[in-house]
Amino acid sequence: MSKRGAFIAIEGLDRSGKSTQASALIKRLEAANVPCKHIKFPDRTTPIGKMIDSYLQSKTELDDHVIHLLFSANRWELASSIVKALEEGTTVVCDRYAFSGIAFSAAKVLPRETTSKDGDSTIPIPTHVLSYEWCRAPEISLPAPDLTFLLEVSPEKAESRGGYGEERYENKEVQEHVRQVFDRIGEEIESSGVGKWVVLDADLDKDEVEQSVWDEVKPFIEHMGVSGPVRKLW
Ligand code: Z5A
Ligand code: MG
Repeated sequence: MSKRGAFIAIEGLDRSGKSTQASALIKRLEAANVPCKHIKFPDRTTPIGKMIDSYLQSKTELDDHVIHLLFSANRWELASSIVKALEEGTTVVCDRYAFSGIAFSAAKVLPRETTSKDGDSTIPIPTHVLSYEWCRAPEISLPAPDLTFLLEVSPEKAESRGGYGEERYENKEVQEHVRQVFDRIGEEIESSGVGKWVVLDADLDKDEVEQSVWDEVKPFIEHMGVSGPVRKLW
């Protein structure tokens, strides 16, 4: 069987530099003569993507279950074309993927937190709107990335970068919940053996992060086993 392309996902919190690093990685791959394709989720150009875009900009309101399924459907729209590209030997670099889908939806909490009394202090108990398992279900059987980068950025660095706070989810509280769900997903991916999960410090300079990404990708593309069939999530 001829060598297939590698499926590489770049994940992370808001303003961690995913789009910057996805573009930089594509340039490195092109320079190394590796056939490659750059995709991004949400893909705001499709009819479903336009509904997502309108929701993210708070122009429309949607039930939390509905928007979660739309994000997932947006990935299923492209799933067969991802597999086709990989089988044809093209490496696919994906800016956000199913893991963002699970993390952002499972992180949602009800606007008013329930509280419990502990002596004199009141402890907030966040009530999650959608369970982790429910959020994960529509992502099952999507093509699995061979390699996923989780770019970790501190709240201070994220805030100092352009455009923070303009869309839904772009606030510290949501991002902290999202960070926790990403950690859970990383543990699950690692223990399932379905792909490699690499956490990188995205507070560093762009060039340093780019080099860390390339240090992982280069040997992976040269030596690792991306010749087997494309795997499925979980
Ligand atoms: N979402 C969801 O709920 N469910 C799903 O299934 C999916 C997504 C797929 C929009 O996503 C929202 O959708 C998102 C998750 C949710 N909500 N939040 N949060 P999006 O991908 O369209 O979001 P975006 O607008 O592209 O923002 P982003 O992805 O969070 O940003 P980024 O790609 O990580 O960062 P960047 O655009 O590369 O960089 C931002 C700025 O920082 C820019 O000025 C860079 O030049 C600068 N930058 C980047 N790296 C560095 C370093 N290392 N140092 C200094 N400055 C840097
Ligand atoms: Mg981006």
